[in-house]
Amino acid sequence: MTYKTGVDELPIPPADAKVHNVTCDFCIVGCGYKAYTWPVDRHGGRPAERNAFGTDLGRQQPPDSAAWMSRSMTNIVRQDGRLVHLAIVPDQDCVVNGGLNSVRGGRMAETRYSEQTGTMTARLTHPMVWRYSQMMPSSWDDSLSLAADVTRRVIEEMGEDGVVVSAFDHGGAAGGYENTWGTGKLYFDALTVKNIRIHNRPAYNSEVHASRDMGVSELNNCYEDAELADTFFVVGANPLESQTNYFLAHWLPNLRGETLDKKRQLLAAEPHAPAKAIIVDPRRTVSVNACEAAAGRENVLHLAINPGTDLALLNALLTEIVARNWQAADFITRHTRGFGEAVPANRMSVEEAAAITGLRPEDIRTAARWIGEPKPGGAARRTMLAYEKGLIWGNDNYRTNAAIVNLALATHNIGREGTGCVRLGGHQEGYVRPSDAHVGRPAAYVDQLLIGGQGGVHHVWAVDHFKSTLNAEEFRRVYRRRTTLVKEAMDSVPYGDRSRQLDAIMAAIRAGGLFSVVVDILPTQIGEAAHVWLPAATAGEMNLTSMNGERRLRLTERYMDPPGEALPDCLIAARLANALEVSFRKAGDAARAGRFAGKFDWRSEEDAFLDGYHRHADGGALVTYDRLRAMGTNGVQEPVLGYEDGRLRGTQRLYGDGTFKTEDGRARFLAAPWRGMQIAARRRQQEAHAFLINNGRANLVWQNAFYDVHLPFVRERMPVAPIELNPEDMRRLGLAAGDLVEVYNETGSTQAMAYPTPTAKPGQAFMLFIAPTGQVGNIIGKETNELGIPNYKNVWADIRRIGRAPGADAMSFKPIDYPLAG
Ligand SMILES: Nc1nc2c(c(=O)[nH]1)N[C@H]1C(S)=C(S)[C@@H](COP(=O)(O)OP(=O)(O)OC[C@H]3O[C@@H](n4cnc5c(=O)[nH]c(N)nc54)[C@H](O)[C@@H]3O)O[C@H]1N2
Ligand SMILES: Nc1nc2c(c(=O)[nH]1)N[C@H]1C(S)=C(S)[C@@H](COP(=O)(O)OP(=O)(O)OC[C@H]3O[C@@H](n4cnc5c(=O)[nH]c(N)nc54)[C@H](O)[C@@H]3O)O[C@H]1N2
Ligand code: SF4
Ligand SMILES: [Mo]
Repeated sequence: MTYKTGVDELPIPPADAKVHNVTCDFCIVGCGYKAYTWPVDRHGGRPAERNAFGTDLGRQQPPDSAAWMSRSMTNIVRQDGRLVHLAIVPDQDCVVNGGLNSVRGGRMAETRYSEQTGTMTARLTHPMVWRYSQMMPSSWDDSLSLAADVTRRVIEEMGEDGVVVSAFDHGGAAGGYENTWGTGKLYFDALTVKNIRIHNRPAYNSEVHASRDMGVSELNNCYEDAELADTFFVVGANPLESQTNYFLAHWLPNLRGETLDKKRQLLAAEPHAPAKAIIVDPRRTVSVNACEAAAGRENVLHLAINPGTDLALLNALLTEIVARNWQAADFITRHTRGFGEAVPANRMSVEEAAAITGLRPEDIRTAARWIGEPKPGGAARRTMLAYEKGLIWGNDNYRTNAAIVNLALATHNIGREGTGCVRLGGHQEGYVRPSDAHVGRPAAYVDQLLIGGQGGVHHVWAVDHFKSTLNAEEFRRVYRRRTTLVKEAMDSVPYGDRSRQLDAIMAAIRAGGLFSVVVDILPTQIGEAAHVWLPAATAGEMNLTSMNGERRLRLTERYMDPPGEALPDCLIAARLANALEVSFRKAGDAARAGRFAGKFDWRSEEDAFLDGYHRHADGGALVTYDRLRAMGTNGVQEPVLGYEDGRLRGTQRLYGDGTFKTEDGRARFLAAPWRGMQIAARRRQQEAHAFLINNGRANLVWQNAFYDVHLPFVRERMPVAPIELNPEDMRRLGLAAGDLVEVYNETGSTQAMAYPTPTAKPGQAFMLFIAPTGQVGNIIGKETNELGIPNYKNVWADIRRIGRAPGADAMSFKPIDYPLAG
């Protein structure tokens, strides 16, 4: 408890502490928390009647006690201008996490802005603009009118295609229904912006086009299904580290056999056993390891596939299941189309697939059995098919996504208890926007437009391309050059002379420059190139609604003030829109000005919610902040169907009646034959370099470490992005644990810290994905699939030693696996 802080006693929330509903800021799982606040000069006490937990704290608390918190769960913040204690504690009554926290969510409180404890004092507190050759604090009026005037001039000269936008489309912090509506209404209604991309990929497209084209929304089951499944079939996901409490609270109990009673009760007509798990991942992850520890090795099949060959495996599984006549014939006839064509089109024998994937034929056959073979007595097996970024950011996204949905449809593993064909997810979701139909398909490849010198102004909402995009080194180089042109032009005339400033900026843009506006909560790497920074408020500093991976909608209540003058993103979008209206009106363009007029008069985020979700979401008319607040951290699962007796009624799982999201209600099978590595450059790359540079998440770190980089807990553990390497490979390269290495190929180079990992396959490295001190994106070529989806995962490069990594000598390099018995 005293780690780094010297604090060995925690404040006790008094019995009358204010309690707020909180959904974790971070991942898709959306764990429920309670935020307690109370005046800074008061304390609760140990007797039950003197603390908010109603527990006698004079006694040793049992494990998993609700009346427990860590130092990281507390802070001192401002609320309505007054200093208060803040404790953000996992909620035992939330059905998502049942009181569990994770190493990310459990640190929410210490990631809040506090002048008193010094946490996150790097937060942006005021708008900043480029003047006098540096970023200077400014007012909202000044910074917004500059951003609006430049945007107007660009539209006048280049049309709306000169406006380039990067924006979140997700839920949780840096998103949510309020903020996706605010930005959406600005760019898709008041403006008609086509050159827009999403936070995690270079175009405005879907990660799962195929699933949606087949009529299957990607979040179609509920977390209880993981307690009821007979088999988990997991492709390219690492749920222990990436969807932590979903895995711990709902999967592990099933793998351990602890949900057998529940299965027998809910699904009485069939035999039950503890779940088995099949995990398809080139790497032996801690999820594989944890499944083995829970279910026993004999019930876990790790298919350590050759990278990028998932499609061959999935098609072989479909072929094998149909060959054994295990398909769900009745369901296929009544609720689908295209089975008869897709099966021959996708045919792939087990032996062919074994040669392509590097797997043993008998393991593929075992997988087919665990997925598709009816249970003793003939009842259909319940298989939950789950995938995430190893599939989505893998080889041939569209076809591979289609192939896993084909497999789920063929075995009727969608819409029944204990099944689902789902993304495990990244962020929470929170999408409600006007139509994006004008964007088209394939959508514009925004990063390449910017690199190619197009666009005049770039609005960036909560994305740090410098860390997270592909072809990142070139992107950074060009972006810096283009924005520097504008900075130099701005320095050449007095800031106060707006009309000369605008002329100078436009002249620079005509000469290849780019004006950049960044909306963020913290200084970012791309922000170093920007001309305007607008400070956003985040979850907890505003009321925010989002849904999780089982479509569970909750309201996170505002429990503290934003730093300085920071505002919710939706209100920043509204102010920018209003500034654009003023700018066009002043310039005499009443028609353009009219497109903004009267649309953005929101005074609070609740107004944005009522204008957006309430009016436009399926079932949204039933939902208000008050009704959601009453539903607490359990919320309601979307789509919302009714409101009765003071409670919202929702939808536990989709497609239970076999009606899918197509015009005729039937799901579609798709032809998705294997065609090797889709991006030809990667095939050549694989031959030219010694190492696969697989990459992705680590439990400890949230995203690009925008908070973690400011906290010793993670910064000292991972001063440089770790790269997991086989110890024998390290010996050959002359590397010791903690050495700094350069990772390089024909696209670019980056750096990482060698982390010996005995379970790593020779020739296969795994690097933390978007760390501030080493970005995998530098070595990822610009090629994408036919719809603009990157393959971030299947990348090859060489490795050489640079020296010792800073901070490495104070680190432990112990493997993170669970020890297994026997
Ligand atoms: N701790 C933590 N959790 C997070 C996040 C975080 O930053 N930190 N971020 C959130 C976000 S935004 C997202 S999108 C999710 C992502 O969640 P995940 O998809 O679970 O995370 P990744 O680690 O990117 O990738 C998963 C696995 O894909 C494997 N893989 C690589 N190549 C292939 C391949 O060719 N085939 C197959 N089958 N597998 C392959 C990798 O070895 C890796 O174990 O995590 C969310 N949760
Ligand atoms: N090599 C490789 N690259 C990848 C991936 C991969 O697996 N491998 N995965 C991709 C994926 S799935 C993802 S999600 C991306 C992530 O890439 P990014 O989206 O660039 O990374 P984040 O850390 O999510 O960026 C969040 C930014 O939003 C800011 N922010 C936080 N809260 C708020 C808020 O309330 N308002 C505003 N305005 N700003 C806020 C943070 O300070 C931070 O700068 O990376 C992608 N890139
Ligand atoms: S599992 Fe995800 S949602 Fe839950 S506490 Fe951890 S980061 Fe937050
Ligand atoms: Mo993501």
